[in-house]
Amino acid sequence: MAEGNRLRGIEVRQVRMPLVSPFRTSFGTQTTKDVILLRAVSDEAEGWGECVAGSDPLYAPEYVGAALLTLRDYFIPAILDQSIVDPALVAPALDLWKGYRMSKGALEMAILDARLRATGQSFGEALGAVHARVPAGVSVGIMNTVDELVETVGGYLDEGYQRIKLKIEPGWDLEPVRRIRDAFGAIQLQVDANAAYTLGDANHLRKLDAFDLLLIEQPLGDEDVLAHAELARRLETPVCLDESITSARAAADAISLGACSIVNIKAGRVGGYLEARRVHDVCVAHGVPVWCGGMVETGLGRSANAALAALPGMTLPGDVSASSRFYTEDLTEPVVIEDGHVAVPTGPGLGVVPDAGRLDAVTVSSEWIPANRRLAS
Ligand code: SMG
Ligand code: MG
Repeated sequence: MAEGNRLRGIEVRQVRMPLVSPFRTSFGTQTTKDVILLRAVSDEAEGWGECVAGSDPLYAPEYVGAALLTLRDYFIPAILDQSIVDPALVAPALDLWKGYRMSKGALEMAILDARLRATGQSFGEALGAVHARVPAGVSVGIMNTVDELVETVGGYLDEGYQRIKLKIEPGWDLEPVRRIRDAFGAIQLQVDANAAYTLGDANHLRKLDAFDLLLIEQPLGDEDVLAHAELARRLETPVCLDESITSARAAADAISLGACSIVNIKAGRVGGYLEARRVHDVCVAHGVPVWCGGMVETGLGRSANAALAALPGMTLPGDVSASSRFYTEDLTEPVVIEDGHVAVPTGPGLGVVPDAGRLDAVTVSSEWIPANRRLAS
């Protein structure tokens, strides 16, 4: 660490990005994406963090309004007061406050990016990526008709996506899956219920076994770990957990209990990219395949995810898609799909920066929080 390197301040910015088409899941329909961006400025560099909390507490309890307050009132002052420029010290400094992992993760991401830009190392190098590119996968929302779904999936396959994930819910499961299998044959196919079922649906969900799915993601409630273990015993389709896995420890517990045989890793959900790496390591130690999830990120988080998806244990294609999957215009140079893959950025830090004009065009609010004068002088 450079001698005397201090944090000068952190900018908190809320942006609202229009989506190319509505994204419907079992918990609601999204037409815009609200994002909190953090820009951490130290003496040596500046770094970007992206908070993946949703507009409402639907995917997780954490959401943009609460995350903004928590970042402003607790997390950012703590990081500035201690002038933390070492990413490994961010999580310990915030540990006394419960939850808000997405906010904590965004702050760690900004400090990590600043540090890596100063040292010239990329996210991929820092996390231990072993691939230069990763297979592209796409998550497909619930649609008004199955015909519309078939057409949409066909379009993604034409673009080169190697794996299709269908969002499901009661009333939108067997028929869409059957029609996609009939239309496209032996593609890599999986489903995600976002906690929309109960154990009482086990016999119904067992009918999905006929479709040779890679996995079923988070069929039951976030806290229903034992119920997932029971369901996993009744299904041939492998059970993968998303919402339930909030840390490396939670991953170890869920695996030991037999609640999942595959894990979706999202840095925001577990409190940052460093904990995401630990989740990966725990899963690899248990022989459990992992893949990189997505939270409709802008080019900033999308680039970091491409790096995370390139870790050695990421043996299944992730929700790693091109910017065009969600955005006509991204904040950064667009992430693109080429030959069915997304490239892992190689530049320092995230390897990308937001375009200033584009950023201003989608900004809802922004605030510069300076380090206190005593520390800055
Ligand atoms: O970024 O490709 C993406 C989205 C992938 O389906 C996706 N994410 O439960 O895995 C999930 C969902 C959570 C976000 S839904 C708004
Ligand atoms: Mg999911």
